[in-house]
Amino acid sequence: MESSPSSSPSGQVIPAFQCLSGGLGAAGDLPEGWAGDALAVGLFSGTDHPLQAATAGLLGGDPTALFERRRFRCKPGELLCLERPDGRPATLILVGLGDPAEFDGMALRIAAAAVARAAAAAGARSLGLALPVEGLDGSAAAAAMAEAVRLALYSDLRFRSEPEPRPGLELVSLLGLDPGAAAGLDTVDALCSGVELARQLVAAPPNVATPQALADCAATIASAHGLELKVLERSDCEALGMGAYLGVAQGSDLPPKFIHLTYRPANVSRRVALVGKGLTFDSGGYNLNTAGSQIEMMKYDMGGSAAVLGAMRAIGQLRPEGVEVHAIVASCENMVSGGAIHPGDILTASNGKTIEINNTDAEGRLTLADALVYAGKLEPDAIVDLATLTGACVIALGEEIAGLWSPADGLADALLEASHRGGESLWRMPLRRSYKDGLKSPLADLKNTGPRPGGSITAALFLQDFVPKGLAWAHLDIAGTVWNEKPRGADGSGATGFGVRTLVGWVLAGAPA
Ligand code: TOD
Ligand code: ZN
Ligand code: ZN
Repeated sequence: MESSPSSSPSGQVIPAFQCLSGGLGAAGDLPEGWAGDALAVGLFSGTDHPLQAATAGLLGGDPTALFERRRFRCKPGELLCLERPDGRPATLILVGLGDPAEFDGMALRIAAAAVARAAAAAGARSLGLALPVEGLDGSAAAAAMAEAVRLALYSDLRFRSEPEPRPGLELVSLLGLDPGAAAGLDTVDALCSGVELARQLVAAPPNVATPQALADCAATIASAHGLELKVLERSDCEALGMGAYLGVAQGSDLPPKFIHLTYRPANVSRRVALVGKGLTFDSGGYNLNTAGSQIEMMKYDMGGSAAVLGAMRAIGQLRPEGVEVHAIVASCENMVSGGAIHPGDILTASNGKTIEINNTDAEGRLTLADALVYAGKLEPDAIVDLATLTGACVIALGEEIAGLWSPADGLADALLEASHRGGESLWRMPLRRSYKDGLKSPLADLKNTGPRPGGSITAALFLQDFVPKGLAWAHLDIAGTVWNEKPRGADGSGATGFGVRTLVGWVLAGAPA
């Protein structure tokens, strides 16, 4: 099935994708029915893959000398672009795939993304992509390539006074796939639209992406896809006793917005809640973010809510059967003012627990505490929360892997599986009970921060106190993965939209827990 090219909100062309079962012939003859501006071929290092022979055919002879001259070693993501003004196709892009033994879905995404950027830079409107997909599920491979291409071409011109819409790729043909693989393309537009929405929300500056703007975004999704929306105002949250969340919000001039967006299909067999940290700016409060802590980046502290809203946009479009999905965001800012919480304040959360604030910069868990209590009251089969929660998680896992904490093995495995399929990386971390001692307060039921060692574990243990006992719950610390300073892997630079593909993949799989 071929979709047609369209235009994103920022005016950029969104390519259409099609699968063509014919691949490159051994002589380098082009697949039947394909004529495009650019052709990309993936090459392993040091093997006799059929694409190697096809490349020789395309180039009219053994390419060894050319590769030597251009120092092309077929390393993963390495590119060799050949412009052939009189040739057909006019642009030939060779992309390295590295060692075939290490080749997987993620490597496929990285190669497809690199090729897409090169083809767009060469001015191509149509691209044929010949990458080896043996050993991978055909439709999963088609989805992986299409998602990688679309997300690699994403650009964000919203904040330029004179956005120059660039011509881009209009049609991308995935070559050499089984006819059945085209089914993998069915979810690509919805998923990528969700990821792009999350990227836009995270990248938007804190004077634009306010709590009200997140609520407005939820309203737009609700009306576009027929979802239910409830936005609780400060007074509603007071009535529910959300003292932890409101304590964080009280230092800001912007009113808090507690967002509850629901996807309710006809026949429901499972109910899940997705909870996202939605700090539209985290100054740290009186434990102010100081030199070196990149306070100007703290707009990304709503990355969890962006993932949840992006996932709801995709779920609203895909309308999976049987799973009712609740998205919950306790959105606010963490600011400094005469009304802000003091270090040392004691707050009472909506489940009655009292919390001594020994660090006003550990505010995310305070907002999540009341959001988790609210989610628990919906009696879901599972709760998954996503939060840019701790620097400690970034220190532990770096910027490509998010931390996953869950006492429920089935849920943890299902999320790991969904993340793997979606090209996102999670690593399961321990909920060490004894570390809970680090949260003991001399006065209150608990304090909001433990010691520096194991800081992301005590954060997860803190959250667990606000989840009903026995309910399957998982916490994802995405502090490292929401933002890329430089392009990395299959992601471009800036906001990544991390979490959307894992959440949607998990829901589409029936939200197993
Ligand atoms: C912490 C519990 C939370 C805070 C986090 C936040 C840190 C930051 C960046 C490494 C620290 O040592 O100040 C760390 C370590 C890199 N701070 C945090 O983890 C106060 O950034 O504000 N969450 O809301
Ligand atoms: Zn903070
Ligand atoms: Zn924060």
